[in-house]
Amino acid sequence: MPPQTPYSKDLGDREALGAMRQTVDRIRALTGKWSPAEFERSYAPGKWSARLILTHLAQTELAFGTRVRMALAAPGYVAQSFDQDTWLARESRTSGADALNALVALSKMNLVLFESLSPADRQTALSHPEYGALTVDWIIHQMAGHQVHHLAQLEQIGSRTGG
Ligand code: NI
Repeated sequence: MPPQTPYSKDLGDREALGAMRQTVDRIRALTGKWSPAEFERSYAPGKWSARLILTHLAQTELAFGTRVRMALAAPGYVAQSFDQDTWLARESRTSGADALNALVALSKMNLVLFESLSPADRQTALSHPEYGALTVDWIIHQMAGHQVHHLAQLEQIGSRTGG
């Protein structure tokens, strides 16, 4: 039974690492040739643009990838909460193309790390102020489902104008 995260519904019964590879490949294929104006499109009024979604996804690879590395290196690691909107506001000028490149590179680096982990590594414990006792495997499943969640928004943006 895979760990239940806030994004389990998005991930479904897919294997987490395979899903991550496919999701990022799909995001790259979908958005790789978008113009700056196309990156400014949103999926609904008042919601993040494609550019901001990609910046958020790259930031998530950084933040959650760091959690995994810290958990593996520091026994008893306690993750800190952070406000995603505060993070995004600090990097609101990143272009869609730069955000996409960062996402692709960071997710690739994370995937290679995650693929190297043994089952025991995946069960490494950490804790989080809101979620309580977690494992590295939980974070990996959270990241995979979170990517799928935001891919759906990018698909919505792309489908409006034929993508
Ligand atoms: Ni998100």
